[in-house]
Amino acid sequence: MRSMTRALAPQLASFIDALPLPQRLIAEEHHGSLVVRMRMGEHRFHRDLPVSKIWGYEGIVPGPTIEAERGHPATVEWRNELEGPLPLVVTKAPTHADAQGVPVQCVPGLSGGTADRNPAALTGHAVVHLHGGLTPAVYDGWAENLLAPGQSAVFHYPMDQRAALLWYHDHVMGITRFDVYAGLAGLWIVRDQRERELGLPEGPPFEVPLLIQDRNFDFDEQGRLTGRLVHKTDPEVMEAFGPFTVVNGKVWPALDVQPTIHRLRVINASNARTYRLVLVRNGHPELDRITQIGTDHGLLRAATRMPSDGLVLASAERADLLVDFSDLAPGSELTLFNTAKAPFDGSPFPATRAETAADLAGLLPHPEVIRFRVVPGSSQRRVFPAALATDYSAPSPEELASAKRRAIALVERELEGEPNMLTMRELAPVEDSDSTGLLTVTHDGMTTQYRAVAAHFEDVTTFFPVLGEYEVWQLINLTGDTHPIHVHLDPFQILSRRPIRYEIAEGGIEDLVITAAVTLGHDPADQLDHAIDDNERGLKDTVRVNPNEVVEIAVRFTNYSGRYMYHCHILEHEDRDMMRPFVTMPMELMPFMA
Ligand SMILES: [Cu+2]
Repeated sequence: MRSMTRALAPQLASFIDALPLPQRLIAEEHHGSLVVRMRMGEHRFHRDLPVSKIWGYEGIVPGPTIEAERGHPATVEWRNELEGPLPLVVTKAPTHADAQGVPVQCVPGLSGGTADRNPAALTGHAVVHLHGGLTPAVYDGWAENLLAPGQSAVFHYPMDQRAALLWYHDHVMGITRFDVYAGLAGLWIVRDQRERELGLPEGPPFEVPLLIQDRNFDFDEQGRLTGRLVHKTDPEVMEAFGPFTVVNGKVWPALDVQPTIHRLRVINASNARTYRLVLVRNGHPELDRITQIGTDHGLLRAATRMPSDGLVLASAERADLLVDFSDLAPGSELTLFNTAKAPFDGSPFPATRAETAADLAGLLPHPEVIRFRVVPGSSQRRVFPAALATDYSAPSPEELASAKRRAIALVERELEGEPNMLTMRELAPVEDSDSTGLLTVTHDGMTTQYRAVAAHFEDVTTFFPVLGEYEVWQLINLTGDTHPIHVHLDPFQILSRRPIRYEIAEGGIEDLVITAAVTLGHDPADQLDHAIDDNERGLKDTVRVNPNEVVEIAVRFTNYSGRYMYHCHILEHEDRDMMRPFVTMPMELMPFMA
């Protein structure tokens, strides 16, 4: 549809505001003992926008960046001083596209929707999760253990973990999408000796965090943007995709850089949008200017180049990047573009066309993210060691041979008159061949039969991993979208990503039961390569599972026993039941489990 690919004039000028650097809160300067208040605040997302009401940690967006040292425990007293009502308007537009055929999620305003009364009645219950933290269960932020306004709790973070970019955000059962959208998110950086040995930039100006989110705003009768945050969905798309890209709290900002290497700590903190980032100068992609040295849980073993299409980050994924500006003259401009359409399904898009990636049908009206401007300075070219992390390796075949295997199907169930239900169907192998309601997986002529034993968050717990033991979790995607699956507690490693074909029986998706046949193998119509990118061969806590794909991960929980969660990190999916509990167990207690 040609009309759908035309560009929309942006309502805000790009690359006007300077990229803000989040306030730093260094744990050592407070003897490891911090107080963070959740408060209503006012925030200006762009020079030409009125201030927006937000809920933020310390009343700011993003919250302060907490910096902690490996081996030095930190405590945070989380004080809920939020005041209601929820500072955003939640609406479902009556149609997917407006009268001109433009999808409503590509434009500001309510698009004919009315404010949903239930979110409007929220007064500020909260719970904090440190994403990527190796945290005892009682401090992990269980989604139902809420702090009401006026209540507080002291959480202990052992920081017995390698250097990495983590983030803390709200995790309230069923409304995480609203609380995070309102502003409740901040970065948490763990530092350690290994990174210092490598001489990596630490702190400003050469280490720059980029927390990327998409947002939408309301407008008044004159069509002027009011700054009021809008969370808008529509009858066809259950996720909210905002047309404005916000980095560290500013829409389409710009950053002055000196002609040297900068370390960018990038995180996708959007509710649902996936980014595929391409750095462009003078109309051409310059991906070779970037090397990736780290992922979700810190350093890779060796630096990697960007994937040829660009750096894909789904919600909650992180990348530690070195970008070399040393050869550039003052005045040079480089722009980061996003080429990922929404909802993301893994479809490729050539980096050479990044500047023209705008795609209304793909809910990507404005692909711009941030601009870098080179300013005068002494040019410095630094070389960093090729060998980065030395403290982890892939699990050995022996370790995996005896590993407990678990299978999980990602399933979307369409419902009449309400948003679709997304669930993680935990599967148990079954022997009897003549029963119905089975999901079968066929590989090289061998068929395994499973029955779904849990689907919803409140269904019975079926995963009891033993501390110290490897397990292999198989994530089978039976939906049309990419789901970033996040496991709390320890990081995991990706073992394989393989194409599948599948058939779901007529009426085969019931509340719990699923009747489907999955076959390992590539469908000729499937244009995805289902490869593991080099930058995914590190310690991950969130993995993309694309359509027509099965991903296997090796998980091993270590120090903490208790009740944790794993879930899709698309917040609208997590809130709509794509979340399940698991309980980590010390081996010696297993004989006593009833
Ligand atoms: Cu999902």
